[in-house]
Amino acid sequence: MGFATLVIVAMSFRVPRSKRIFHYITAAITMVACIAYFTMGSNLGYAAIPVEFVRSNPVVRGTARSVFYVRYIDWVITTPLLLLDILLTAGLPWPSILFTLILDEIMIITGLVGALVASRYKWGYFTFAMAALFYIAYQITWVGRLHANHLGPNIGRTYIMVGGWTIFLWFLYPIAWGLSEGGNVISPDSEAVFYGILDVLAKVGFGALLLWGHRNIDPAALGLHIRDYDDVILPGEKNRGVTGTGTGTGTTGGVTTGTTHTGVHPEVGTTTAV
Ligand code: RET
Repeated sequence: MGFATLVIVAMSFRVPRSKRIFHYITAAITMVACIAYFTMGSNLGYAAIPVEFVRSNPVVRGTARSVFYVRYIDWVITTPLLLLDILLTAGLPWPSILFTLILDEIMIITGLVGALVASRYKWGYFTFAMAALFYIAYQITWVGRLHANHLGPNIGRTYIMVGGWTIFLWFLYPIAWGLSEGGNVISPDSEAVFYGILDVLAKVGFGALLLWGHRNIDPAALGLHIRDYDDVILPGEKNRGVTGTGTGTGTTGGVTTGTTHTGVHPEVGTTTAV
């Protein structure tokens, strides 16, 4: 995870600052995971929780189980960032993105509470988490796909790739949970392997697909108009070093212009004549 972070940050230096949003989000994901795995690899970040099902199998024998809560601290930060990567690629309206991220937080936190609860009430929390996962799946497979396809074939193709990969992997997490924190069927070591493989595929594998797909996509094509210092036009100043594109009419420096130029007006925030 640490190596992936360094590679992604190095890759970000190859593109202008205004085009680094997906590099930065993805590097943040692997950076957080690096610290979470440092913790789990050091056999830290767990608590002994009484089990609902006492098993006779020696690998899970006993009345308590190690629950690695640090995993959920990782996910509560990284899963919204993964969704941000996906839903920004689709150009989804920001309120829809916000609501999906909130449901994602509900999914992870109810999953954590369910893992820490000893009684059969844990399955109540599991149910809340599953309901949230279905909503997220609907946003990715249906709403996001419509938006992405509308933005063009290249964006549509990248979206299908990262969205499809994510939905497939994310539905394997509740299976791992049901076998470990939930049902106490597999040992904490097997649980670490199960979640570990999923995390590498869902973070590093995902990041590789995403950044590959974005190599030819300008964030501006997704509605992400990000300015660098040399693009800014101060009101009342002459147009200097503008890099945005587009046509329209508007006012600059109090003078209404009717001609077509290119640029991004800093006040209006939309493409307008300058
Ligand atoms: C839990 C608990 C029970 C129900 C559900 C869950 C879903 C978890 C998911 C986690 C995804 C994690 C990722 C990590 C980063 O790499 C919390 C296990 C539905 C979908 C992608």
